[in-house]
Amino acid sequence: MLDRRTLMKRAGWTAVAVGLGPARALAETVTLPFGNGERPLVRYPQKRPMIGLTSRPPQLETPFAIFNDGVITPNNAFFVRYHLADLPLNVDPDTFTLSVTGKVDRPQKLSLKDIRKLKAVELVAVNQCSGNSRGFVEPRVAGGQLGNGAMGNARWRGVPLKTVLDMAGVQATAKQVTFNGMDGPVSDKTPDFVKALDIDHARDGEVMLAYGMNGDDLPVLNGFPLRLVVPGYYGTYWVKHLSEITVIDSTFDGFWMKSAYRIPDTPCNCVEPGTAPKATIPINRFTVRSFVTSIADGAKVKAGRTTLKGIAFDGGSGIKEVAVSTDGGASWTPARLGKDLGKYSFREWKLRVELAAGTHELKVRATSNAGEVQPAEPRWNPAGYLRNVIETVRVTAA
Ligand SMILES: Nc1nc2c(c(=O)[nH]1)N[C@H]1C(S)=C(S)[C@@H](COP(=O)(O)O)O[C@H]1N2
Ligand SMILES: [Mo]
Repeated sequence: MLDRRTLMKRAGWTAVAVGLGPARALAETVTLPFGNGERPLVRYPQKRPMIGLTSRPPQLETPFAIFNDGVITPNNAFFVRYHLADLPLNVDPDTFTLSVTGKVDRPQKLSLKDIRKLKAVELVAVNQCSGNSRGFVEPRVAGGQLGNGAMGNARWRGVPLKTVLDMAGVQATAKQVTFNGMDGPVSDKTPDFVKALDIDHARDGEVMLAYGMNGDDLPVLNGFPLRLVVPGYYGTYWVKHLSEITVIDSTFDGFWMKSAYRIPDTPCNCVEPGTAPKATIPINRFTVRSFVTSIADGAKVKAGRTTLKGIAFDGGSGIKEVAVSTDGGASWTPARLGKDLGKYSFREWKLRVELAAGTHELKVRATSNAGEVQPAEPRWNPAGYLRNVIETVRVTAA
C-alpha cells in the first residue's frame, strides 16, 4: 500500500514529468541584477526553493547566498540544467544498466550493483554550466539568462571511467568515447543529447562514473542513478542518467558537439562583441573565477572592520592567489586561502578589511596555479560562455 508521503512524492514527480512545472510554485520572486531578471522561486522534489529559469525541462539556479554557507554545495541546492523535456524521473536502480559498446573487445552491460562493487574513488569538483552568468553579458546574447548560480561544488563518489573502459578492452583504433543519458527529446526534430571526450581524456583516471554526491545518492534532477563527472570541464560534458557509453574510431559529429557548445578558436576564446568567430572549437575547461559571497551587491554594512569571504576556482590547476580591492581596483591585498579540498574544488578565501563610512567598490581577482588571471574587462563570445571578468560588489558603509 502506498502511504501518504509516497503519494505526495509521486504527485511531485508527476507534475515535473508532464511539464506542469514545479511541484509547488512559491509566491516569492527574485530579481537577478540585469534586464528581465525577474524569476520565480520554485519548489521541486528533493530541492529547497530554487530560482526557476524554465519548467519544461526544469532549469533551476542556486540562490547565490547559499555559496556563503560553505564550499560544498548541498544536494538540495545544487543547480539543475536540462536540454530535453522527456526526463527519466522514475529510474529503477535494480534494473538500470550501463552499456559499453563500440570499438571494444568485450562489450559490457553493467548493473548499478556491478558498478558499486568496483573500487570506488572520491573527488571534490565544481560543476558549472557553460552559460553560467550569461545574463550579465553585454551586448546581450541568446540563451538561458542565468545569474551566477549555475555552478556548484560537490564530493562525487564513483568509479574511474578508465576502470570500466579497461574492462571492455578499448581497441587500438579508438579516437573518442560518446556518452548518452536516458533523457530524450519530446519531438524528434530535437537531436538527442550526446557528448564526446577524446579517448585519452576518457582514460585519464579522473573522469568518473559517479553514483554518489556529498555522501548520498545523486538527486534525481542531478542524474540519478549515474552521471559522468569531468573534473575542470564545463557541465555540458557531465552527462546525467548515463546509460550508454560508445567507443568510436572517429570524431563524433552529433549536434551537441559539432554545432552547440563551441567557443571561438582564438587565443582568448573571444571575439569583437557582436561579431562571429571564423573558427570554433568545443568548449572545454573552466576559466578562472572568484566571487565575494559574504556581501551582496548593493548591500549596506557597518563602517569599520569587517571580514570579507568568498570562493574561487579554475579549470583544474588550483588557485594560487585571491586578491581583493576595496578601492575599485586601484590597490590589491592578497586574501587568506581556506582549506584545500583539491584542485577541482571551490577554494574559500577570507580577508579582514576596513571600510570607512561611504560607498566602496569591492573587487576580487583570482590567479590560478597555471598563471591564468581574471581579466578587468569582460571578454565576449556569441554564446555568452566562459564569463570570468573580475566581479565588483558595491557597498555602502555607515
Ligand atoms: N542527460 C543529460 N545530461 C546532462 C544535460 C542534459 O541535458 N541531459 N545537460 C548538461 C549540462 S549543459 C549541464 S550544465 C549539466 C548540469 O548538471 P546538473 O543539472 O546536475 O547541475 O548537466 C549536463 N548533463
Ligand atoms: Mo550547461
